[in-house]
Amino acid sequence: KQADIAVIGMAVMGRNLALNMAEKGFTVAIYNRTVERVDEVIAEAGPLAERLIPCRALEHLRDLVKPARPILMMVKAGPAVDETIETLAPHLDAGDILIDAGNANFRDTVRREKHVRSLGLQFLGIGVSGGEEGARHGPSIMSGGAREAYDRIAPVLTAISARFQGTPCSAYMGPDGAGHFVKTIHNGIEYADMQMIAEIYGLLRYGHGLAPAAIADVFERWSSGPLDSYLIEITARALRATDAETGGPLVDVIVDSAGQKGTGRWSAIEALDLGVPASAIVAAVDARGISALRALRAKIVARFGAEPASRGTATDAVIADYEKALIGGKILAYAQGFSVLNAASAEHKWNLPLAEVARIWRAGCIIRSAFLDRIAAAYDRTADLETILLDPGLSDLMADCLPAMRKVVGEAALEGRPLPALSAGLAYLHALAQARTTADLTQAQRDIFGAHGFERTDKPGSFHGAW
Ligand code: NBP
Repeated sequence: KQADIAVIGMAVMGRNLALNMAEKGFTVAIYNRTVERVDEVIAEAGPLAERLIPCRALEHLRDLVKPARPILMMVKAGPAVDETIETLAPHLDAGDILIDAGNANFRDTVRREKHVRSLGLQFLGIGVSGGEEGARHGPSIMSGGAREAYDRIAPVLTAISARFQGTPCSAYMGPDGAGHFVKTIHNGIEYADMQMIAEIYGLLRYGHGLAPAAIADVFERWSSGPLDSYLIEITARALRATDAETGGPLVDVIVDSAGQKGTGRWSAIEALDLGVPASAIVAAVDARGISALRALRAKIVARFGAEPASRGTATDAVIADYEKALIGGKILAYAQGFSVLNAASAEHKWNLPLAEVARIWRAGCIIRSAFLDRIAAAYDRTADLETILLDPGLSDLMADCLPAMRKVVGEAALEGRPLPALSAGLAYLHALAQARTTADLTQAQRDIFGAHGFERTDKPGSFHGAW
């Protein structure tokens, strides 16, 4: 018996993907550098074990998998992927397909794709979102690489992916690094979405003095409106949880310093490199950075940390404003994320299917939400939409939320409360909405100190001022 596919890397993600494949009827050869893990997985697989074939040395995979062999690597991102490729490649045949399903930087994927192709093999870089639960029961899958290699394994990916109202959340994004790039921007948007939710939590908690459980009620109510999403759902769950030791809210015993693995930062870097504003995403990355500066924060608090006055009761009207501010912020974060995708698509000639991107994010991934349906519809209406802010449906929703967003951000600034992502999003919209910017002055300054010249509004050419 030969396997339909191999999975290398039996840590959390790889083992759950392999079990997911087995459950969908595929036979899977499994390998892990520390081979005991392979036997562990088989011992714990129950009835699915009969579709798992243990592989205890990489050079055996060739005999264990049906050609052309799809071999999916789910090992730690970085050098582990290169090492696995180098060890495995000499034992494979032309046309076999190496798949990196980890969180690779798309630039590594571009490099690896070229290298693996030069060895006569095929390479796919696929972004898999949804964590452990997604890997086991249905992730969102963003694939990049040669189309014919993708077509060969598409049935497996489609079968194991999440479903949104029956539609699989797995699709071909484009050549080489396209899949991993889309996954990176997914994570960038995830950072902004999470940060904005946390900012509104901060207002309710520290502005109005609401208890976490009461705030959980608010988020739960929002779950049945336009904000309905996995992140809002887990926010309510997080705020409802109590600590077994103290009996108090669990959030209160968690150290307020956020971790990050780099994909949010990559999104910000790529946006800056492309010259596309992604200020809400950048602000979210910075907010995590500032949270980690605990010792410095303690010193700044001593000098500038006056306790802002209470905001009083969180009335229904106030809570309605917060909901709208969050919806507005969400639209702006997505507008920025999709603008980065749009620019990268042109830059790398990927021809990213943006409606499809929105569709495969509707289930299986961390930012999954019904809201993405609106973005898919926007790109379906206008494939070359410059920004979702120009879509009639989304711009109406944004306009409806704007007064509340201005009020919430403005009041918070006056009180000295930080809303970095929400205010960055709002400033982005305000900046885009200027008929005439103040860059005329910037150009004048540049001409004075650097003789960079400027264009005139009334005639063509390059000019200098008589400074
Ligand atoms: P880890 O990222 O913790 O990686 C552990 C796996 O990599 C083990 O199987 C380990 O083998 C193997 N490995 C290492 Br470390 N160095 C190796 C090497 N030089 N050669 C071969 N194998 C090596 O596992 P994970 O959390 O399952 O994540 C896998 C990938 O999926 C990562 O790229 C991650 O960023 C991505 N991802 C993770 C999540 C998540 O929620 N965890 C979500 C989405 C994507 P060993 O057992 O011998 O040490």
